[in-house]
Amino acid sequence: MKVVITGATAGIGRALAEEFARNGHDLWITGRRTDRLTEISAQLQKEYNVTVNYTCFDIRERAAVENAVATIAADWGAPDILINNAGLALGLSGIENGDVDQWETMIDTNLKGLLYMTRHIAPLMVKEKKGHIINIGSTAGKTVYPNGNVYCATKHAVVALSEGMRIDLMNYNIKVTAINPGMVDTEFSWVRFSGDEDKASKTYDGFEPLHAADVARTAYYCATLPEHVCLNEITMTCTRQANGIFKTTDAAVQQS
Ligand code: NDP
Ligand code: 8X3
Repeated sequence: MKVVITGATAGIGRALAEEFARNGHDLWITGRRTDRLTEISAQLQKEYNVTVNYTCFDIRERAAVENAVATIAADWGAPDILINNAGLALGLSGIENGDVDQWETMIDTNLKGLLYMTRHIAPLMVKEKKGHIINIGSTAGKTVYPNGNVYCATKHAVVALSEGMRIDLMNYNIKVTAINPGMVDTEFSWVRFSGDEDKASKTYDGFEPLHAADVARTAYYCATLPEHVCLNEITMTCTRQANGIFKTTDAAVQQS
C-alpha cells in the first residue's frame, strides 16, 4: 500500500510511519522539520527496504499543501491511505483569558490543515474508486474538559468531519475512520506547555499512558481489514483513563 502520513516527525505520526514501513508499505511522510524527515526516511528505508518519500511543509499553508499533493499525485498517483495526524494543543486556559493566536494556530492546524489535505487527496482516491482516510481525533473530541475549550472544539470538529467524509465518500468505495486516543506520551504536552519539561512530564504522573505505538498498531489494524469492512470510529485510552476527564493512578488502583 502507498500511505501518506502527516505530522510524521514525532509522536504518533512517527510511530505510524514505523508500523506501516515495518509491514512493508511505502510511505510519503510530512512535517515541518526537514532534519527529522530526512533521518526518519533514511532509517525506515534502510531497516525495512521500503520507499519513504517526504515533503516538508506547514500544513496551515494552503498553497504548500496543494503543491505537496501535486507532487505526490505526479510521482505516485493516488495513495491507498491518507492519515491526517498532524496536530497540536497550545495552552490550557479558561476561555476568558485564552490566547487568540494559540486558538488560531490550533484551528488552522487541526482543522483547516486536515481539510486542505483531504480536499486534495480525496479526488485522487475518488478517481480510483478506492482509498482509506484515517483521521486522528482525540478523547477531547468526545468529551470537553476544563480549560480545553478550543482544542476540544477542533477535535469535536475532526469527529464530525470524519462522519461527513464517510457519508460523502462511501459512494466512491472510500473508507473513513476516526481514531480518538486518550493521553499518549509524545511531544504533545511539551508543545502544549511551550517547552516546559516539568509541566509536560507531570501530565503522565502516576500511571502508564498510551504509547504512540499503541495508536499506530490500532491504525494498522483498521487499515488492513477486509475491503467490505470499515471501522468508523475508535476511542481508545490507557487502562487508567476512562474518558477525556476521568483518570486514575496506579496508587489508587493498588489501594482499591
Ligand atoms: P507530537 O507533538 O509528538 O507530534 C505532532 C506532529 O504534528 C509532529 O510531527 C509535527 O511536526 C506535526 N505538526 C504540528 N503542527 C504542524 C504544522 N503546522 N504543519 C505540519 N505538521 C505539523 O504530538 P502527537 O503525536 O501526540 O500528536 C499527533 C496527533 O495526535 C495530533 O493531531 C494530536 O492532536 C493527536 N492526539 C494526541 C494525543 C496525545 O495525548 N499525545 C491524544 C489524542 C490525540 P513538525 O513539528 O515537524 O511540523
Ligand atoms: C490529546 C489528549 O487529553 O490532552 O488529545 O486532550 S488530551
